[in-house]
Amino acid sequence: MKFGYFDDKAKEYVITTPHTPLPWINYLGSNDFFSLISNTCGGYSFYKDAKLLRITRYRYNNIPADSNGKYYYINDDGVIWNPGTMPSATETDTYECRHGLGYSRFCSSKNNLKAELLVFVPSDASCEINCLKLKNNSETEKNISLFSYVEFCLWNAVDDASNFQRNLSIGEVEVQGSTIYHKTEYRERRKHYSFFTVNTQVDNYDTNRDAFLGAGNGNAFPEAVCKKKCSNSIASGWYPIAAHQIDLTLLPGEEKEFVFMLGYCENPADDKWEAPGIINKTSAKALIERFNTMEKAMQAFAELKNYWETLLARFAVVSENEHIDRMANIWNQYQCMVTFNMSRSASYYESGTGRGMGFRDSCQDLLGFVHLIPERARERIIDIASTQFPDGSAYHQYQPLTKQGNLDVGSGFNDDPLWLIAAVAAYIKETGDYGILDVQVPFDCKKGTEVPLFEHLEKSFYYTVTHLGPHKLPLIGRADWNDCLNLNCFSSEPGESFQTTGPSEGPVAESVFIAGMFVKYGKEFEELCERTGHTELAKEAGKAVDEMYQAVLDNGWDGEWFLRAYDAQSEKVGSKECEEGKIFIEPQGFCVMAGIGKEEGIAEKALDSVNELLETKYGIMILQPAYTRYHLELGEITSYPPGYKENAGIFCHNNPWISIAETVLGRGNRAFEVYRKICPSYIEEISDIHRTEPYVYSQMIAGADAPGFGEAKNSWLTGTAAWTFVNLSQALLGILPGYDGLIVDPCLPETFGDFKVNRHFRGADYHIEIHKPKGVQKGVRWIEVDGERINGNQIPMVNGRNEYHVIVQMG
Ligand code: BGC
Ligand code: IFM
Repeated sequence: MKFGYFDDKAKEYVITTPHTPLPWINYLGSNDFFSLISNTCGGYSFYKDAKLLRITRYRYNNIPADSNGKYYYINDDGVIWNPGTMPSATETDTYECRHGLGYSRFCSSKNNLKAELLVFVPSDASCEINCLKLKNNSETEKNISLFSYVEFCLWNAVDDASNFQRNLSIGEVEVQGSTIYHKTEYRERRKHYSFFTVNTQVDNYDTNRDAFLGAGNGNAFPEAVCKKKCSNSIASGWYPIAAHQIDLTLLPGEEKEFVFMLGYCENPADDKWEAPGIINKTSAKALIERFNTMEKAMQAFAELKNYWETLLARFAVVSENEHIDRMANIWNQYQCMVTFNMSRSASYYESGTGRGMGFRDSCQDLLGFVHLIPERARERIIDIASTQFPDGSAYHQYQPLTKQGNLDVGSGFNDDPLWLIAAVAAYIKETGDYGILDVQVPFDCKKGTEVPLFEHLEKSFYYTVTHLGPHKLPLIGRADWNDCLNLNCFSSEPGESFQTTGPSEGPVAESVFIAGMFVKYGKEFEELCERTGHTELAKEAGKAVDEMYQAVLDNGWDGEWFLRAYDAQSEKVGSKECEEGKIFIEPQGFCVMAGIGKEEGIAEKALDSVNELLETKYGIMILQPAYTRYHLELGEITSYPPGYKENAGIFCHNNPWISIAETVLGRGNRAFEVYRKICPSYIEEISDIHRTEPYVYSQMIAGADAPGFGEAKNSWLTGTAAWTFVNLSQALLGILPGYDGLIVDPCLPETFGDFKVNRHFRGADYHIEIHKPKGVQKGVRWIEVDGERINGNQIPMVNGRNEYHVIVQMG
């Protein structure tokens, strides 16, 4: 069952009912100012950092679940309703929500009054614009009162939700004309403030929440809205809000439009104190001036659309498969931008106060983003590497505003360092910018510790080399990619063991997954060494990689599949000898992606085992059989009920690893099958079962052991986006950046026919036409570039040429 449809032409998902199984959200903003908005107008805004600079308030665990946002109320002759239906939940006569790229549109009507709301964050300004149009489609005049409503957050979202003894006395506002300034903290730092304004004179306003809602009332039917009268309240402490009241008359057929704006401003550091408590409005006024008419707002909207058109055009496929085209050209790339910006910080499942930017997460997110805005990827790499320690280990997370490593979480996840190599290699392949390796980057953000980025990679590489266990496999530390596999936490108290604050490296627990990673990214490091003239280092690295390869064959192979790990007692994890958790997905994906076992003929076996033992109709589960009881020696993974999350859920993130691994073996039919099963567009039809947004990936789909088999959770912020884009664009459609040019090497099902790809790469546009006879899965017979046959399948770059016409014959 569906709750909407894809409008590919408009690049929108159209939601046709407010009663979606869960809130279906969108992200607005692509640089510093961000908003989350649901299909019923719930959500919130922040500047750069959802924890430290939260502009509007949101309540997770709320009842109803999604009932705080930026709302507009209409009182039309006593009937009170909202364009997105919430928070009054008044049923409208018509309803439509269109989530587009960086904007959402709502169109609804009630009693012949039509409301159209367009919400977006301009591509280059720190504000959110809300264009609201009201049209009287009835035969009689309407006298309406329109109210806006936002609830301010007192900036630090953690304090805001906890430190009430202070909060209830610090809120301050200031009103000038139609602009309501939120200036809490201004007294203290005079640094930042926000405001909510509208481009018309208002009849009344409120800034004190209780005055607007009525004491003891929720926000569904505010007292001021019911009485059609705000009281011009000025908040002093308690709960500052901004609400405007606009009374208007609409003749039959008449339409009126308003531009509301929520803005964020920072004062210059040398700002002079005008008068105690009075805001310096210079920057706000400039911002308001930029967008205070419908024409200006629509111009900014056109620019936003153009911004996205240009970005997405960097990779565009035309095939006979609408799911592929839609996902590759629109939604998958869009989700890559969102995960790049948000890491795992702010969604409807991540509170914005917890994780900040993940070291491993952001490195992986970058793999799906680097082709879009390489300059931002470069900056991100430097930020991430700056949180590394001199021994190569790294803070697991850092805060986006301060860019400082998060001390509460600390370090000790032994896969982290290697992801940096993955990110840097991808960046250089995309851009050819070896110069990044010379950038001076500090350790632990400390001045005076700077070394060239290249040395950070060296530290990453040797961190693994110097942390091997008894089987010559990498020590796992607190965990590897699988945060919940806590093999060294046996010494914690029961119930505490899932807190990942255990020893940074346990006695001996080892990870076959990190071994696979080391072979894959160790080879990348070796190649980078060679290409940058570090010949000796390259040799040494090559040797370490070979040894690891051998260690995996010797100690990491279980007979039918790769082992997952050895625990702290050197007992096998993910082996046929285990009672539960016999096989895990991660090492099968990564070892085969690294090419381990291909020559030895065991790689196929590993992937066949995945197919046989982990596959379900909704995707591939992370492990089987699920753990039915808690194991102190395995940690958090066994704290989840069977079928959920890391305990045998369909963890989407590593499904593309299997698909890519299948392409390494040339099995396009199977690679595509794995791709298809969790592809949002393919499973839109079962939105009632899947429940999360049908246009993006979720972190997890409940596995076969769970009562809710097939139900997804934790949408949007998942490495699935980046890995799937890598899979789709590079492994399946086979257009991959190499150090010396674009490489063409598709691997697709036999039934898949010809297709075309436009790819922007290093300043040039590549128009690639691929002829793929049915029956073929992989293999390029010849390539013609601008009429000339080339050797091999890497397109040589010609200085000064900015357009390439490429014909590829598979077979
Ligand atoms: C997992 C969660 C877990 C957490 C522990 C996450 O990456 O997905 O299930 O609670 O790590 O830190
Ligand atoms: O690898 C992690 C990631 O860092 C956060 N989400 C869950 C994954 C698996 O545990």
